[in-house]
Amino acid sequence: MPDFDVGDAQYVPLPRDCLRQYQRNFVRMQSSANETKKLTAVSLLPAKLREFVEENVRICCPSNVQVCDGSDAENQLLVNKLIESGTIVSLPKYKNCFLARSSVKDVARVESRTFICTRNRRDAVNVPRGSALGQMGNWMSLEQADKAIEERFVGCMAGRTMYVIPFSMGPLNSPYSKIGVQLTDSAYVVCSMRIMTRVGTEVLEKLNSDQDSYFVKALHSVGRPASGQVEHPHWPCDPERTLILHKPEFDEIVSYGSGYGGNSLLGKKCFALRIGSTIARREGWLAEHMLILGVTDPKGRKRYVVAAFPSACGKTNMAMMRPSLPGYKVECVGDDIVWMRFDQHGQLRAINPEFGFFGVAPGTSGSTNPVAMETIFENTIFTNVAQTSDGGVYWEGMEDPAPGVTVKDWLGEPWVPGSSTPAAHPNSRFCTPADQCPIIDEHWASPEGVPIDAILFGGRRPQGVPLVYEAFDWKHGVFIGASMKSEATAAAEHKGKAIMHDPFAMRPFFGYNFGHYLQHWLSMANKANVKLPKVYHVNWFRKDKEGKFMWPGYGENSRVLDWILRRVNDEPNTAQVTPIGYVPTKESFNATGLNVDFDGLFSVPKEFWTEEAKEVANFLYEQVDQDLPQDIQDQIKNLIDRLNSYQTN
Ligand code: TSX
Ligand code: MN
Repeated sequence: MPDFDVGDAQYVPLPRDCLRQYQRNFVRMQSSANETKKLTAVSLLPAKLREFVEENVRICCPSNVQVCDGSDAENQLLVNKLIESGTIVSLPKYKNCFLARSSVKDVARVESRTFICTRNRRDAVNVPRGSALGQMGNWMSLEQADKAIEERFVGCMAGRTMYVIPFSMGPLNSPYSKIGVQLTDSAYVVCSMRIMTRVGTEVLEKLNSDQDSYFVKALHSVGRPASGQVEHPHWPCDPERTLILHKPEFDEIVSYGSGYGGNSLLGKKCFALRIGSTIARREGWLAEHMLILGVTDPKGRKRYVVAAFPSACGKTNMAMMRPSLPGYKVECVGDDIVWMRFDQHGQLRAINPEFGFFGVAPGTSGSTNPVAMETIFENTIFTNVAQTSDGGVYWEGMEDPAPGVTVKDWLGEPWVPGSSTPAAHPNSRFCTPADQCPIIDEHWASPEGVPIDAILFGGRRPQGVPLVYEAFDWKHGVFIGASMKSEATAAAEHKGKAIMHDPFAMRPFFGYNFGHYLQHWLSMANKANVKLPKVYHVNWFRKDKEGKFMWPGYGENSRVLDWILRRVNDEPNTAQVTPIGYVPTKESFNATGLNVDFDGLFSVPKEFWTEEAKEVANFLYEQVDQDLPQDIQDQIKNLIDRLNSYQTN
């Protein structure tokens, strides 16, 4: 019995003349490309890349192959094609902005159809105790994966162009960067990948000059329903058979059936996090779901921190924060993914492997994130937001449209304020170049990365969890990351407002067994002469007895950064010990001008934490079982011991 049902095993017959027709086209395409001696001629590609393209052309049977050079001219042609096919519309209110409306069945990542494929299940996912269901990823055997791929990809690109996208995750001149090549039959994906990653001939040149011309192989098709019926011709997809597969052993990604960002922009979650985390483990570094920001204090001392938050915590808002504290400056390096490692001096250094922001639109406004609002109205592809009659966009939380301006919702239907349905899809997005951010850090694309002095974990915790606390040491910090939980909104595939485990904010993004991942994090402390960063947990979302937020958040979070910098700078008398870690002393936390309940914000209720410790212990022992590192088991025991001897007044 297979472990997972991979969908209807309906075989799509190979279009009869597909292969022969392709072979004719291919010869023609190659000879014309040869004539112009373009680097983008398939025949002139580095051998391994050419092999990858040709093998998949034979399988997918596109009617054309186009190697992307990343140029403006190429992008313009693709934009024209997308407008003609009705996939995107122009937004004349802004410069070079477009709106795509997806199929209603293709609006989000699909975790239940996302798999890590390995020989042994235990390499790919945590193996829970007894009959408990694994909560951190799905496994599929390599045999099952190959069968599922064959069932879906044979002939799937017939009548379409296969685009070959050479891209770099990270600056091209950085030793931390990695190259990928994505094959796709979606021009929307090409245009989006060009915003989110570094695409173009420079990547091919680097592949050409490299000894091993190593690259991650990413194959993507929006698919073609077995019925042959395409519901939305402007947004073809195959939601019934959507599948996102990762083969860490081969550094391969295969994605079928969805054009939506998280499933189709394969450099992001699939490469930079899932495959990335497995490469990072092999090579001794970390690929994490974190923002990176630089913070300068009034004395001009600059530090960089990274922060991992589950969804709906405002990670992008934090990455672009405008500090309220006088004299402070925050600059943005990245809002979603970090690749980091200790350099030869033992300093942790980080790069943002991305080139753009793929942010949730609803909730983004002049009050929640003015910096994002200054970033996204040029050279941006919006997906599933509402459209205004003056050629602009609209979403929930955005300032109301001007009088006389009407709105069409994300489905293209007329919409008025106060409607029972939202104007924009809750998961609607902007896809925008990072270098347009007015507070982008001067070192955001430095090949050597930026030095990291603190790691923040966080969550949406209405009860019990202080605004900020600091780990006692590295092992305790790893335990705090493993214990992360957050109040889920009704977003994604989960309903209600349950508080869900989301260790390291990586629950949907682990590329291998979470127990081994914990061991990998712990192993950072065994490296010779490394300066381990301090680790923190933050919670902007604690509520009082009336259910009101106790902390104003947003720019006021600079006060939390201020305290963290004091700690990083080893300022004396800045912390007091609690069973869960260090919390600020009243003198060391700058709450000047704020009317907040300091004691309430920082209290560590014994009963709550005794219950929390038990619940977290159950989760970790049940989910990770045999692979739970001894150090983490010790951390659980130590926490419970500290709570037992905790005297409250
Ligand atoms: O992004 C948020 N941040 C981080 C900002 C740098 N949000 C939005 C979360 C949804 C994506 C927040 N929401 C934050 C926050 O710090 N805090 C809150 C909760 C909150 C909401 C409104 C108020 C206060 C707190 N309003 C008033 O106090 C008036
Ligand atoms: Mn993310």
